[in-house]
Amino acid sequence: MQVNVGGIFVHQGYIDPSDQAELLDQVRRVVRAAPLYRPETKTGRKMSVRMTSAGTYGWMSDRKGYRYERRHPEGMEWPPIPKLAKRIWRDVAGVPREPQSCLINFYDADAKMGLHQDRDEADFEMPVLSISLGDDARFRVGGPERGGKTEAIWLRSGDVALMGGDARLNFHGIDKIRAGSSSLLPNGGRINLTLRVVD
Ligand code: MD3
Ligand code: FE
Repeated sequence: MQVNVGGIFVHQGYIDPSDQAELLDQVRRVVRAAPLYRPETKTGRKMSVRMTSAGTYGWMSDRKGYRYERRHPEGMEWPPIPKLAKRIWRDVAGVPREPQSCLINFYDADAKMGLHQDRDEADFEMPVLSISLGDDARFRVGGPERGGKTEAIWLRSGDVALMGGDARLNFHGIDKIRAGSSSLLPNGGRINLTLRVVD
C-alpha cells in the first residue's frame, strides 16, 4: 500500500521478508568493511544514531561540521552501495541518475534523530529514498519551516519512503523506536538506508 504523509510517499511493505534478509546481509558486508561510528556534532556531542555509508560519498558529522566525504573517518573508501538498494532506487525514485550515497543509520532502542532538513546535496530536484529494516520507528515530518505543524507515521521493516518534489526540504526526524517489534535483527534495533544523489 502507498500512503502520502506530508508530501512523502511511503510504500508500506514494499520489500518482502526474503529480500529484507538479503538486503540486511548486504548491509552487514558494508559494515564489516566500513564500521559503524557515532558522529559528533559541531559542539562535540555524540549523536545517538550510529552511522556508516556506502557509495562515492558518505555523509559525515564531526567538530568541523557536517558534509559529504569520499572516505570513512578511519581512512578507507566507502564500500559499494548494496545491489538490492540500487534496484529499489531504480524502481521507485523516478529519476535517471544513480544514487551516489547510501547512508546507513543504526538505531538502538533509545536512539533518536531530531527534526532537521537534508540540504547538503547540490540538486534538490533529486529525491531522497529511505529504506527501513528492523524495529518500527515513529517518523515525524513537518513543512519547510522550522516550528510548523508536524505529522507522524510509523515506519516498519520493508517500508520504502520517497521524499521528492515539494517535500524534499521538509523538516523530519525519528522520535521513537519500538524495541522488539521486528525479529529481522537478532539483537533488535533499526537500520535505515538513505539513498541520495549528492553532486
Ligand atoms: C523527509 N534519516 O539520515 S530517512 C537522515 O530514518 C534522516 O534514519 C531518517 O533523516 C532515518 O537524514 C529519516 C527519511 C528521510 C530522508 C530525507 C528526507 C526523510 C526526509 C528529506 C526530506 C523530507
Ligand atoms: Fe534527514
